[in-house]
Amino acid sequence: MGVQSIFDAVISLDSDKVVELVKEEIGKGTDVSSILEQGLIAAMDEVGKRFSEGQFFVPEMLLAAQAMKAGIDVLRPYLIRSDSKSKKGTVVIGTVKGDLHDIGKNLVAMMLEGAGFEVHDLGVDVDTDTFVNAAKEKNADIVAMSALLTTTMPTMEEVIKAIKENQLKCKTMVGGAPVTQAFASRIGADGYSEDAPGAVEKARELLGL
Ligand code: B1M
Repeated sequence: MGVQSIFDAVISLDSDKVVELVKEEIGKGTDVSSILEQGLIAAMDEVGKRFSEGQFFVPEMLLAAQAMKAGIDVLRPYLIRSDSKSKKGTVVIGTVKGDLHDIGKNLVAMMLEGAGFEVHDLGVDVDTDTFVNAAKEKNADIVAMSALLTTTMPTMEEVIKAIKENQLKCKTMVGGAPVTQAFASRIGADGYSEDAPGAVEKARELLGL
């Protein structure tokens, strides 16, 4: 019962059930972060595990992602409930080139928005020039990059290099399941976080807020 049933509904690839159960838990006053972390995110980890073990294939991963997104849509108003009226800073965010995973990036964007940042989401499969041009156009304080594939992580280093070559003043932040603090430090990123709430903390810290 409770958040465990949300976990089970994601694994069963049942979007309608996920929506129904998330609404039910909210109605019961269950903590939104436990619905998100123990219900939805934990289920996606299990989906990944089943994919690695050959029990799930790409279509199942896609359906699970749809179920997760449906659940997040219900949670969205609670996740972006702004705790600040004043603008905190401008963030340009995207999933790097070659990578189509966007659930974690969307969560980070949503939580930054909720914390008062102006967020420009460039979407997925974002190349280096697009990050650099958006950072210039939007006068970004932070360029935030997400990667879920080990093969797409090197693009983060390219973007950071291009930002330095263009002498942009913005800070850079990286994250995503395969990204670590050690990797972030090695490629010269200013910030790293392993989850979305941590990304908000890191963004505040980078801008001295
Ligand atoms: Co993909 N996939 N996938 N997939 N997929 C993984 C990532 C994988 C680990 C699964 C596995 O093998 N166990 C594996 C990568 C292996 C590797 O690189 N070593 C994998 C693979 C192999 C692939 C394909 C290559 C499969 C294929 O086609 N044969 C393919 C690649 C497509 C491409 O991108 N070019 C592929 C495709 C897909 C789908 C499209 C079907 C779907 C994505 C749908 C979508 O996003 N719209 C999908 C899914 C759903 C997954 C898993 C199961 C779940 C990812 C997810 O959404 N997690 C995933 C397994 C896993 O990660 N355990 C897997 C929930 C989400 C909230 O977590 O994004 O990690 P996450 O975000 C976290 C933190 O990482 C952090 O905050 C969030 C939590 O608060 N975070 C940041 C994220 N970005 C941040 C940025 C920050 C800070 C924190 O600062 C800027």
